Amino acid sequence: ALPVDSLKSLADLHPKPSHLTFQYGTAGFRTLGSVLDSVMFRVGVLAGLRSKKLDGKTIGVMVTASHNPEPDNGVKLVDPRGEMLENAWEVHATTLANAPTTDAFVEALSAFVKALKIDLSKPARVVYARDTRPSGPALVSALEDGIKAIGAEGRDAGVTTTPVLHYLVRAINTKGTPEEYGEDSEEGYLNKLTAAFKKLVAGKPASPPLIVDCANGVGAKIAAKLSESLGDTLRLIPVNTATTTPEALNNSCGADYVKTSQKLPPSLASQLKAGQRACSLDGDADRLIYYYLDDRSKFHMLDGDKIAALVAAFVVDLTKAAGLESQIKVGIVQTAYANGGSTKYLSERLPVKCVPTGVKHLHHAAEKYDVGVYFEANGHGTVLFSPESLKTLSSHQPSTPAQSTALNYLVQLTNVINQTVGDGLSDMLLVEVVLAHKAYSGEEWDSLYVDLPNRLVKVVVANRNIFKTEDAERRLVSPPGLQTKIDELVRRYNGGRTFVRPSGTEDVVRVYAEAIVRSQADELAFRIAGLVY
Ligand code: NG1
Ligand code: ZN
Repeated sequence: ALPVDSLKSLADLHPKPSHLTFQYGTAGFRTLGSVLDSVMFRVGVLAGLRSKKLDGKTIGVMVTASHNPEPDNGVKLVDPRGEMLENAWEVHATTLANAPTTDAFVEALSAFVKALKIDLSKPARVVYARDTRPSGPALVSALEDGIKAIGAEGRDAGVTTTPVLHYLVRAINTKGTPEEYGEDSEEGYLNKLTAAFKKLVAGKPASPPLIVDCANGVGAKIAAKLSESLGDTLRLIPVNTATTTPEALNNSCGADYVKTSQKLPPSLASQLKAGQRACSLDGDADRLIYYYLDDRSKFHMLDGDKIAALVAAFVVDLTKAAGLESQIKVGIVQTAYANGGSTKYLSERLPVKCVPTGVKHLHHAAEKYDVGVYFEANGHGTVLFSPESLKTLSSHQPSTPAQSTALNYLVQLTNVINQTVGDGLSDMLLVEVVLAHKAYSGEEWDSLYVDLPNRLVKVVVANRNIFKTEDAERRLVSPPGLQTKIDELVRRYNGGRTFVRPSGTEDVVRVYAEAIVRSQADELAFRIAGLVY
């Protein structure tokens, strides 16, 4: 039976604010850190139950609000393979978070345990981590109360990145099995990535030192360690590493700032030289955006779409060189935010699928390919090798030395890539590998295809829930008539493409527009925003 007494006495310490409704969305629960105490407690309980349901497998909990401002915080659950929480449980999480009182919460829990036939005698294990936000420690202690209340065993992974936490979950759950993912520690993660990277770039001329904008977030901590373990193989220069300076997090820096404002972080202006490239992580280091200054010091952005194009071509080249072209096929997954230039370029070469926003949609679609390359334009993404592809790689007999070399590269790629989730630092190493192999500068990489000018704007509306979409969010079905008006407007713009969707993480509606000419993309976005408002 449920440990009702311990549940009730601890739940009483974490009452739900009566005026708020919480929702487990595409990024878990996310709102102001100051109102999340009860949510954290209840997520701790739920994580324990999820572990029991999955026969004691370790469940992950990450406390972060990623690229959002410092006062925000959030929490998301990680399933045993290091993937996002299963869909059905998102609804359970929302229900439990909104039970108005302790009694209502415990009642909802019993009903839940019964409905899902959770065997409470099973062990439960939870590993958790947080980013550098000031609200983190108190929220983690509420989470720990929840873990304790359900009688689960908790492991504190401390202050680390979202991708490290996902890695840990997979590493813990595969320990001692044939699918062992790596040693279950931050060091294990760093060693795995570094060892693979060193093998992949052995014999290639060293890349120039790389500036890494850490968004003044937790990425700074892991980037510093990575820099140490890489040594001269790749010289990293971490900047925006002020994790304890109030309000510095994600402020005028980081991947989201660069992608949204399409600008160089002002803090890098004096450091980045003409011709040099650099990259930005977001606040929990699961996103990555590259950029460079050309010879005339003009800024050029290399976003998630450009990373996908670079990486996919490289994997295809290697499968050809290894003689595995017919057995291992590469496919791409994008969202509607992918630049039209990238979609055109990629779909002329490879299968491309468009899915709704949210990593879980991309991840699941990518699992359907032998090698699935998925990236959101904002720089969140990774590459997945199917179990069959991994088998092929380990059993394939190369017939020439060239095939053998390519095969080894493919195997090491599977190690340098964090296949559990998008990982800014792992993706950075991946990009550097490809650039080293191709001897590409930022400019050469950029010239794979030309980005269409685009603009993304937020519109605050009275009720974003009336906005409903179809066709992977590319068309509105509600409010009635609005899509027709949008279609009429976009037709007047050369190369115009636009779509409107409600955000899953903020109380806004997003409008995206692109066109052949910059001024037209801007104008289209603002005129569509006018229709939405
Ligand atoms: P919403 O708020 O639903 O647009 C944002 C990002 C997503 C994804 C999620 C989760 C944009 C336009 N949207 O979603 O791509 O990263 O946050 O963090 O960047
Ligand atoms: Zn993030």
